[in-house]
Amino acid sequence: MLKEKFKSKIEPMCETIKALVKEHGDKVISEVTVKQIFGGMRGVKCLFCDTSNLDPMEGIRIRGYTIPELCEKLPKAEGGEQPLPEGVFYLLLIGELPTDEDVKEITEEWRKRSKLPDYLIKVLDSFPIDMHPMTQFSAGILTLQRDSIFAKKYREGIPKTEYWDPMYEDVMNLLAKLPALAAYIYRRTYKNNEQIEPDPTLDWGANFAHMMGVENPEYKELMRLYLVLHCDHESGNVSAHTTHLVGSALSDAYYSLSAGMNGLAGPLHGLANQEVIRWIMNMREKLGGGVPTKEQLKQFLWDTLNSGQVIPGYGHAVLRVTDPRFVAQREFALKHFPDDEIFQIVNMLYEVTPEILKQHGKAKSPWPNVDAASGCLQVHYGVKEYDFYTVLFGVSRAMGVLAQLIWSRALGLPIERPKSVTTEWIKSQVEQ
Ligand code: CMX
Repeated sequence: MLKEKFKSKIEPMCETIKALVKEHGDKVISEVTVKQIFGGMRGVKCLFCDTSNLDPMEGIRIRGYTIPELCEKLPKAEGGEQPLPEGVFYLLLIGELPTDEDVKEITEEWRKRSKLPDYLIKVLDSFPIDMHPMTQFSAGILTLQRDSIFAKKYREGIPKTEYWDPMYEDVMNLLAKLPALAAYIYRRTYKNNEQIEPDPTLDWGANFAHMMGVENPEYKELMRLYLVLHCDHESGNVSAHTTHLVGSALSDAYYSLSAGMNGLAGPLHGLANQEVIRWIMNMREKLGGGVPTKEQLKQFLWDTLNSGQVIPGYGHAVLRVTDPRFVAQREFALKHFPDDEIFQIVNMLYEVTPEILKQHGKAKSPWPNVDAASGCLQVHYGVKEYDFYTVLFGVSRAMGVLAQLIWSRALGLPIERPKSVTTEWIKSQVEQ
């Protein structure tokens, strides 16, 4: 069983960390410069994360596996080619590749826990129909806090060594419900609130696609891939760090994830996926439809930059190469719909944007990130409601940040509280 397997991993990990702190607790492994303090703490090594690690020149590795390796090694649905998200959750949490049986167990476990409570539906139905789907999603997650087992057990006085157990239960309940919650928001916002019952024979990702109302088997495959690709990006990104920080106050998984999702909803983070496609469609409309020429694209890129805006989907705080998650999505499109007009624009942008960003001379990375291609894949399969795209990202990212959260409680990590300093103090240090 997943829970038993996880339990067996806790003690060795606690011992490793205890020994590191005991033997090397005062060893300096990273310093902080004035530039880093005022520059978003870029590159300061002050967090640890074992679920995934981001190399600037290679991209993300989930528990040591690159994106192509994940696509190859994770279990697939029957007749499918794409990795199952349940498998990546197992890998994130346990640190080992799952078997087909392990994945089936998670699919079944999440299926059993997936029903949305009536009180949640009432709350969702009370929201204005034009409320942004990310706001509905975050508020929906927060509403489910009513049922937090962790919060209840904490009130009852559970010892610290057992925190991970109710946290695990909350996380499993929450992950089980996220596709249903997201699909409910999608259908109420864009499809006249005509809801679709879950299909108990489908896996987590395929069922999500089904509840959204997209029955194309290719889209189900895309959904599986999408949910794997967006799941984790170590722990310094805004959604992961926020979830961790809030959780460190022993706020439960609902409070923590809802907070993390509010960070994901920022245009420099997850919301960039809706910004990309809106920017492309706007350009296409301004240029009279069809596929623009490269010269027209270049001009539009310069117009965007000269008006002081960023090129959405390009640049990264850590990565210095093309994001392998972009590559995986581009390959999916090349395989299934190379002639799609919007994809052709995305592809041409990939050819011309890096050179222009280099000439512009500001962005440290001129390469596409995960958000540069994801929207055009959705549009191809008829999901054209751009504001919903970040919710898709959120359902996936929840797996990584919540696996991290269970581990944080299992390791007994303390409340996070770095020290801030004043500008005057910094001046006094540099003037010495
Ligand atoms: N277009 C134009 N300018 C860009 C740029 C882009 N795509 N990316 C970075 N820059 C600019 C920055 O705005 C900054 O300008 P100022 O000095 O005037 O402030 C300068 O280049 C240096 O920034 P950086 O160190 O290269 O990038 P950061 O680490 O500060 O920020 C990121 C990283 C992703 C926020 C930034 O590249 C960006 O805004 N990209 C566009 C939005 C986007 O695609 N976000 C999604 C990221 C992936 C995700 O989290 O989902």
